[in-house]
Amino acid sequence: MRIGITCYPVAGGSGIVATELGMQLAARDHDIHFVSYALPFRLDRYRPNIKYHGVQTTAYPLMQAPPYTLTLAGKMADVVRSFDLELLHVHYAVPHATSAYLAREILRSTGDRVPKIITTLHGTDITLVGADPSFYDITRFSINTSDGLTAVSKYLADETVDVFRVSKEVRVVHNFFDATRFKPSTSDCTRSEFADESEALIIHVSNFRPVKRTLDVVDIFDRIQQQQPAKLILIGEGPELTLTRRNIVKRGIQDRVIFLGNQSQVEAVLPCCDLFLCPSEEESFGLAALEAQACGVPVIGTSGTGLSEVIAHGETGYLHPVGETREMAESGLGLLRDPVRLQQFKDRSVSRANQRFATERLVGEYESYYEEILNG
Ligand code: GMT
Repeated sequence: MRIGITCYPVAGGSGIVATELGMQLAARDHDIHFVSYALPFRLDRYRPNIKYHGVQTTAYPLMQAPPYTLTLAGKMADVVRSFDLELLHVHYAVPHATSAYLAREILRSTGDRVPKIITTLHGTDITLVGADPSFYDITRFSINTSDGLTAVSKYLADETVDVFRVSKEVRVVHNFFDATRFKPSTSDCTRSEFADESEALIIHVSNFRPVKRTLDVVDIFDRIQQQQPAKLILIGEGPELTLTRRNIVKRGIQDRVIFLGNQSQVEAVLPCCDLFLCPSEEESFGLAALEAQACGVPVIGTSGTGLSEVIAHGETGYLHPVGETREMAESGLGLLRDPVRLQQFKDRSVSRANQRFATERLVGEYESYYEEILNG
C-alpha cells in the first residue's frame, strides 16, 4: 500500500507510535511517506521505502500565527497527488485530521485520486485538547469525517464515544513495542553508573507536561528513599521540568536524582532499573510504561486510566488513584524490599508485554484495518 503518515515529530507518545508503525510498515514493503513539520524523533536514519516531506509554514504580518493546518493540508494533497497515495493515516486529531479532510476535499475538487483517511486518537487530543470547548466542534467534525478511526486503548475509545458522541466504530489497536530493542538485557548501560549495590534504581520517562504529575514522581521517590536507599533517573524535557528540579532541590535530594534530558533510545537505560513511576492524571495507554515493562521494569501507575490495560495490578505493577503518592510509595517499597517478589514482577512484566503487545500482531491489525477501510 502507499500510505501517508502525519504525526507530531517531537518526543511524544503519538509521534513515537506513528514513527514506529511507519518503520514497521516500510519493512513489510509498504511505501511510507511522512508529512510533518520536522523529521520524526525516532526516524534516525535512512530506511528503504520511507520518504519524508517537510511542511514549511509562512508568516505574514496580518496573520496571528503561520496557519500550519492549511499548509499541511496543501502539502498532504501535493504528496497524495505526486505519489498516488491510497491512504492518509493521521495521528492525533488536532489539527491533523482537519488537514487531512481539507486535503481530501482539494483532491476531490481537482478530480485527483481521493485517499481514505484514518485518524488514530492517542489521548490528550481527546481528553484535554479536544474537550476544550473552542476545539470541540472542529475535533468532532474531523473525527466524524474520517473514513476510519482507531484509539490506542479501550479506555480512550469509550472516552471518545462518550465525549464526542461518535456513532461510528472506534477500533482499538493497542500501542506496541519493538522486541528487538526493548528487552531485559542490554550491554548499553551498567547499573553501577547510576547506583551502588545497595541502592534501588527508579526511573520516570515523560515529556514533563502537567498531566504527567512529575511532582508526584518526586514525592513518591522521596517517600521511598527515606526508607530504602535509592536513586531516581529522570528522562525527558518539558514545561514542568524547572518546577520539578526546584522541588527536588527544596527537598534536599538533588544528589539522589539523575537528569538525563531527552534520550532517543531509552531502551539503553531501562533494563538497569527496578521500578518505573507513572502517576499521570490521564494516560490513554502509557507507551513509556509498556516499554519499561518490556525491559523488565515493573510500573507503579494510576488506576482509572488506560494504564489498567497495560499493567496487571499485583502482577506486573500496581495501580492507585491519581494523587495517592503514599500508597504508590508503599507499593514500590513492598516490591523493592522483597527481591524474590521483585524478580517475579520483572519476569511477568516481560512475558505479559511480549504476549499482548508484540509488534507483529498489532502492526498486522493496522494492516488489516487499512485493507478494510480501502475496500469498504
Ligand atoms: O501527552 C502525552 O504524553 C503525549 C501523547 C501524545 O499523543 O503524543 O501521548 C499519548 O499517546 C501515547 C501513544 O499512543 C499514549 O501511550 C499515551 O498514554 C498518551 N498520553 C496521554 O494520554 C497523557
